[in-house]
Amino acid sequence: APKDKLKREATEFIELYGKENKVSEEDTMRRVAEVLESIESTGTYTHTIDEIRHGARVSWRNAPKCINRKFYNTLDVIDAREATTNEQMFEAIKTHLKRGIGADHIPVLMTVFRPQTPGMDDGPRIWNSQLIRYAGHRGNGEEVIGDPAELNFTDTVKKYFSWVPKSGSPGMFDCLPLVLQIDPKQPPSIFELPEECLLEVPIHHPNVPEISSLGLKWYGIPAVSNITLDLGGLHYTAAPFNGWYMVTEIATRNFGDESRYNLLPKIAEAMGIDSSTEETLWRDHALAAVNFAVLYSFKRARVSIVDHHTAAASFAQWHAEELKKRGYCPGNWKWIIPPTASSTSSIYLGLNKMTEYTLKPALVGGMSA
Ligand code: NRG
Repeated sequence: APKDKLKREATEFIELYGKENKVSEEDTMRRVAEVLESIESTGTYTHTIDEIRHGARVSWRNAPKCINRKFYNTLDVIDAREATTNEQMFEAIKTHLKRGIGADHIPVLMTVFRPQTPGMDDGPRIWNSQLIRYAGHRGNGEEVIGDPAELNFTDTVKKYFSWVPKSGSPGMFDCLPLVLQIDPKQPPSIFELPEECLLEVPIHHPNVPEISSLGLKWYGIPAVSNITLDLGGLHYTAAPFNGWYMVTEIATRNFGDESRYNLLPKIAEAMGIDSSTEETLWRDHALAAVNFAVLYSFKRARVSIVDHHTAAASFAQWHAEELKKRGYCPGNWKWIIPPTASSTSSIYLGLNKMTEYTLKPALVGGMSA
């Protein structure tokens, strides 16, 4: 029965919280009793903010696909559970993004909206995959202007909300509007992010001016908004969170993938490399150059970013510490291994037996890349 499942998962989480925060056994027992009583009489229960913060941190610690988990204990939570309108959701999201901008280092933040009530309603939803993302417009034939990964979402906002990009015509980097829905029984609303919430970095290469001339840019804060925080049996269906980028996410995958911006041929051309034959290794040269350009540009703009070599080395170290401290560390090798210069890191061979399994609290769903 769903109620029993909720009671079981709630108890497990409260006990975990107690153990990891050195709560006395007596206090933990009292809290478990209180939670069970609430579930019995109301069908749900309410987390304290400390419980949510700890749960969110552990869900990150448990996220098998993330290479940057060593910072899991720095995650901070913004409590937005009182939001009851789409407008209030938008306000909370703006506050979240603004806190990410202008600090010395991008803070790791999660904004938590009201959870789904088990068996009663489906919970609030952010329709966007990330809070900031660029539109994909259909051009002539197969051609896409912008990010092909956002074609369907862009179609949706155009069709249902008559959305048009700010400039009036389709561009490569049109920031998508937010589609927010606090109550699944009420319609969603569309919101345009104001400039002060949008931090963007123009991409320059310090010694290949032709790459700088391509007019590339990317946003600074990767804020994933289509993942549910599964915590103590409650499902926080709207819980957008951000850390900072690893350079390959932008340069190798978003810019380089054929199914994304597919920019390697253009970059090779800008570098004067012959791309008519694979034997010039133009793809490799272009990848190295565009990764360097993105890293250089973010550094110059003082926007946090990590290179894949540093990230892989610190993951290797953290992973070893986790095995010692915790005894286990779930991981998905295919996701953890950087897509560029993969075999240059010790984790390439060293962690090839790492396996993925789900530990709760968990971050579930979302992300395809
Ligand atoms: N690859 C995606 C973003 C996925 C999440 N990455 C992070 N998350 N770095 C992209 O936009 O390229 N984060 O919370 O820092």
